[in-house]
Formats: sequence, structure tokens, C-alpha cells
Amino acid sequence: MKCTRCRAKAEVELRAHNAGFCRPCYLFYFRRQVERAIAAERMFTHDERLLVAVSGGKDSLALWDVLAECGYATTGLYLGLGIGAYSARSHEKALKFAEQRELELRVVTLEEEGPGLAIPDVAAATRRVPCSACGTMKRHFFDTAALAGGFEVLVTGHNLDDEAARLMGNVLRWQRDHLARQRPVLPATHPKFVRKVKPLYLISEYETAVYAFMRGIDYIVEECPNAVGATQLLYKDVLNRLEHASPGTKQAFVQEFFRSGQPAFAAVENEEPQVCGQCGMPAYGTLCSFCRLVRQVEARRSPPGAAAPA
Ligand code: Q46
Ligand code: ZN
Repeated sequence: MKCTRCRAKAEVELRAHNAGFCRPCYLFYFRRQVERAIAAERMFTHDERLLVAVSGGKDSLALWDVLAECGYATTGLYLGLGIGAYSARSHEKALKFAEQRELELRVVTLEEEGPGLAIPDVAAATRRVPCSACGTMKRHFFDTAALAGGFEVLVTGHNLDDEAARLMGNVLRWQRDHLARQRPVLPATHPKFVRKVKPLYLISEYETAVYAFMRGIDYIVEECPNAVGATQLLYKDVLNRLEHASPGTKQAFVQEFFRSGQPAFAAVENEEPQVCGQCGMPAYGTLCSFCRLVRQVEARRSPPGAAAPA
């Protein structure tokens, strides 16, 4: 196969785009895809300060690499989840990436927050599945870090496969409030929220992996141990089978939802956040979901007979 741009020998074939690329043209193509998404969705400008959430995995590091190469003002944020050797290795990868490129990386470690909030401990104390506790922690600490650092935008590395799997989960249960909030750009709906954007939302996991490989990015290949058996992975598997039989399915599913489905859900589901009575962050209810979770952890850790901390 020949490169679609320069007719040299192609190194990568993208069936969904009916295209193939040699290495230099692939790097050009990938960056242009990211830049197009940023421009088309008006995600951010070169004058804004971006906080990029990095996990040490390929998506977030590839994204940070592109944004830094394109001259955006980026700072990385690594959230230490306290998931044993997996967290230690992913932290190492994120640190090394930042050091090599002389980029600033901020680190928040859950073990050191509140009463000690490492994901396995929180999951055990509240009898929640780890990914549910983890989602609440990520949202809270990403929001508070962006606010405390005075950043205008929080950038995450969610890719097309993540968005398609999430959409499938939301549709299968018709979670209208979730469907209303699933979009590539979430404007700041509260003075304590910053804009949240996903520049890779139309770029597949495969494309990101190829980019990371070609750029020599050293990322954590292993999955989080809690991902095993997670429904997200089942949805990804189903979607990959559909994609194999009919290339372009994932992109059409996600793109059409954002174009026509999401606005319809947003029009009827527009609940405005209030203020959390505990931490002052935006909340849907009297407490935000983070503070509710922390209260559960504290209540479980209190000695029998003692009153739960306020
Ligand atoms: S990190 Fe957290 Fe994921 Fe691990 S505990 Fe689940 S949600 S699987 S992206
Ligand atoms: Zn709160």
C-alpha cells in the first residue's frame, strides 16, 4: 500500500479512513486531526493555560506530546490512585515523560488526601466497585487542581474507543442525564468548574498507539488491574467487532451522537449544579459525590459506638 499523501511505501493502514501513511505523513496526519478537533469544537486557544490529566498511558502522553509540540501552554497533572505496582509504574512513566521534555508535572497522591483515599481502601471501606470510587476521585481532584492552579481548561486523553464505549453504556441503560453531559467540550457550568475538553475524541486507540510508538513515547502498557472484567472493556470488544465488519462504525456512532443526539438530551436535562455544603465545590444535591464518599469512608473507619465525623 502507498502513502495517501506522498505515495511512498505506507507503514500504517487506517481502514476507517480508507487511507495509508508513511511515518512522516502519519505524524503530520495525527497532529492535524488533533488540531482540527480543537479548532472545530473551539476547545481552547494558545492564550489559555491548559491542565492536561496524564495517567502514564499512551493516550494522555501522546496528547500532551502533540499539545506541547503545537506550542500550547500545558502543565501535566498526575493523580496517584494508590493501586499498588500499577500506580508506581504509571507515575514513573509520567515523571520521565515530563522530565525529558522539560514540562511541568503536578502530582496529587490519593493516599495523602483526606483520611487516606487510595482507591483500594476507599472501595473496601464503602463496598463500592473500585472504578466507581475512582471516577468520583478523578472528577473531584481534576476539578480542584484546575481551580487551585488557575487553569482555564482541563484536557483529558479520552479517545474514540472510550467515547464509543461510554456512549454504548449510556444508551443501553438510557441514562438521559449522562447522555446530556457526554460531549467533547463541557463548558464551565459553575464558577468553580473549568472547561473540560477531549481533543482525541475522534481518534481511535489504535491511531494513538501508532503515534506513541512512532514518537518513541515510553508509556505504561499494562492495564489497571481493576479494568479486568469491567463492562467498558466488554463494550470496547463488541464495538471492535462491529468496526472490523464495517470500518468507520465507531466514528459514525460517536460523531452522529454529538451532532444530533446529545443536543436533544441536553435540551431536556439541564440541571444546574448547586454548592456542596462540605467542600464548596459544585454539587448535584446537598453534598458533592466526593464528600459523600469521604463521609462513608470516615464512618466505616470510626470505632464502633463513636459518632461519624461531621
Ligand atoms: S484506573 Fe480507576 Fe480505570 Fe483502574 S480503578 Fe477503574 S477507573 S480501571 S480508567
Ligand atoms: Zn464536596
